[in-house]
Amino acid sequence: MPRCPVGGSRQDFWKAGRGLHVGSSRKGGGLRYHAEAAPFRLIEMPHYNTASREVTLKIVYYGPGVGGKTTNLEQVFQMLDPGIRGRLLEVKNSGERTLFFDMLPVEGSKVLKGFQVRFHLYTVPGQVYYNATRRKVLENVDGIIFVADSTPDRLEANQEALQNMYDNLSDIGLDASEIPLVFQYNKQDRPGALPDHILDEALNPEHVPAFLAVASEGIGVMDTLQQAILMVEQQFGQSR
Ligand SMILES: Nc1nc2c(ncn2[C@@H]2O[C@H](COP(=O)(O)OP(=O)(O)O)[C@@H](O)[C@H]2O)c(=O)[nH]1
Ligand SMILES: [Mg+2]
Repeated sequence: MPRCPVGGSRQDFWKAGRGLHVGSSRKGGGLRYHAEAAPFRLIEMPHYNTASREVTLKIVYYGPGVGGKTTNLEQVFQMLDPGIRGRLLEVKNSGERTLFFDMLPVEGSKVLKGFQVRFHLYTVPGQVYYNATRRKVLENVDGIIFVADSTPDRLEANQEALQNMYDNLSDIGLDASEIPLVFQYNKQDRPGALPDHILDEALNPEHVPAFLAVASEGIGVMDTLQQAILMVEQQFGQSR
């Protein structure tokens, strides 16, 4: 199972260019819309555009509130070459919580089955009362990154969010077993952070790939995404 030891330099996480162009780090926030002003509509890209030979694959960051999903997207945004990533759309409320979702478009480096691959990375809102939005974001999902919070008192919240994810997938008619899933055990810098074997036992009985991370430091962020991309691309390659 691919593992990402905590403690390597950030540079280590920028090296491997599997499926993505990984470029120089560039600071600078994305677009930030306040919910009141945002023209909220979840725009569904066509999955395939046979005329232009493009495919957009959707990867969703799921997990409990304040686990680090938005932080992952912000870090990806900062680490990627501006030439291959679009604007980061964040829809937040005044308390800095994700109100609807965040979205980042990223150009892939591959042509698969004659299609130029592009990714749309989404996060879901944490709070349960936004469940309809979570479900909407999960529609047409091609791969999921479950960002778990390794803080000991968040174990139950992780389990609830995971169950909620399976329930929502089932409610919208998707078979979870067919969707590539990667875990990220985030906040490994927290005092008493749970080790991977405990989190595997609680959340990941099938031992799908899991990565340790400190998303706020950029650690483990690209490894997690690269693994998800690899699995999503493999699935796409087999599906057509
Ligand atoms: N200590 C620590 N804090 C983190 C880490 N990742 C994210 N955070 C913080 O946790 C809070 C919630 O993160 P956010 O990305 O908004 O969570 P979301 O609700 O899952 O989108 C923010 O204050 C982040 O800075 C981490 O690895 N370690
Ligand atoms: Mg968020």
